[in-house]
Amino acid sequence: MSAGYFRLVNHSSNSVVLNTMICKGLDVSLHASSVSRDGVMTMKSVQNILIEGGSALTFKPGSYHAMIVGLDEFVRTDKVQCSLVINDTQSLPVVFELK
Ligand SMILES: [Cu+2]
Repeated sequence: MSAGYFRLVNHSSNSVVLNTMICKGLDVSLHASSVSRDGVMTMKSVQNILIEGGSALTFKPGSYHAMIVGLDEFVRTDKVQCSLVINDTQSLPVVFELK
């Protein structure tokens, strides 16, 4: 299992909804991590994340991340092509570098 991080900037003045992420041949879900009051890190699956116009959403450790299962087959490549599904209809390509 691997985690993917990126930053998504909404340059328009309209809010957009990030529905999900798709990567060919991989099982991907969008997750949000949080730390409970007793210091335990938990995460849950999230969908349909709202990004207000002119704002950004940062996927980073301890926060939003893409949970990616099945990357073992990709060890010989250094990049993974995915797409973000936005507003139910739009597809935005993203490329992850494997580290
Ligand atoms: Cu996760």
